Amino acid sequence: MVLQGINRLTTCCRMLKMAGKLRIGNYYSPSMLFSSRYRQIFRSWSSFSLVQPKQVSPAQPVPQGIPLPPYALTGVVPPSPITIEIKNEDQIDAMKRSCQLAYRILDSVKNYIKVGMTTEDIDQFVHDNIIQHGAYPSPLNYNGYPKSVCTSVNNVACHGIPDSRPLEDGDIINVDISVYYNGYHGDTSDTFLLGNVDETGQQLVETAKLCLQQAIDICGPNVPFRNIGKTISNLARAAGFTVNKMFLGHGIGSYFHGPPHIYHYRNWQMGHMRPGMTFTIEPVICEGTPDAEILEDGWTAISTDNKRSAQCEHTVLITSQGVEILTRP
Ligand SMILES: [Co+2]
Repeated sequence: MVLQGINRLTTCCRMLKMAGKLRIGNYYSPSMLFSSRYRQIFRSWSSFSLVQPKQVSPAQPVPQGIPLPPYALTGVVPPSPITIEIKNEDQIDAMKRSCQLAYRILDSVKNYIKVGMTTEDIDQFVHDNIIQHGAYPSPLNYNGYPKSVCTSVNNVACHGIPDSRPLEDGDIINVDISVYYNGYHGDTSDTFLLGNVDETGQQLVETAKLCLQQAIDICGPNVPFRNIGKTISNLARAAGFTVNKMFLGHGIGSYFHGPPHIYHYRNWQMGHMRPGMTFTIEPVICEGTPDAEILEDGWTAISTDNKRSAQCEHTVLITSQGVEILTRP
């Protein structure tokens, strides 16, 4: 997932914090939102639990012999290609293998995830599974990210860091799996429902899945990239939801994130899809405002109105015939 304008945004947040004014528009700063009084009131009128970051334990070790991506030891991500890569058959084969592994890990999470376990339990499970396959969890130390998976619950829009919070009945949780395998990254995510999720939550998750599926359905050679955003925003709006503008899909290959940017909202992006391109589509569909802000950990994005969002993601390949989803069976 590519974060649009992260430097400008974090700088802006920092400046506001320094000025003691991290209160944007009509919204409240994260510290106010997480006060116990606020959460008490919130709980009384909402059918889901407001998530605030909890304790994060140290990252899992990676055993010797696992091939590492270039940033694994330093946290420094090397530049990605400048132009959109057209992959040859060998590269496509390698992409298929890494994406199939990402799919299998996500599928096993689906059966593993339960009310009462912590998101850190999910991190441990995902990490161990990926390592067992001789692969590396792509998020680990990517620009310093502290864990092997992203787990975004309820009002966390994206990039939630696994921590000590136990999952609750009625939570919705996005689990975003990325693996580095045979020199290539594969990236996929899904939002799971835990126990009794209210009707709006169920509709939100269904809409996110539908948005992803229909966006993929319109892909193919010579299709303008901007059609993806148009398709998703039309569907989301018809269902009464909005589309987050902060997080974009991305090209993917031997690099985790590269061109093209995939906008999930209406846009005037130039360019067309060509056979041999691989990229992700990963819309974040929101119950309320599409706005999110990044917490002090530098990663966790929460909705500014405390409402939920749901996200689903596939890595796709454009072929001469149409489009192939690489992260499914
Ligand atoms: Co992604």
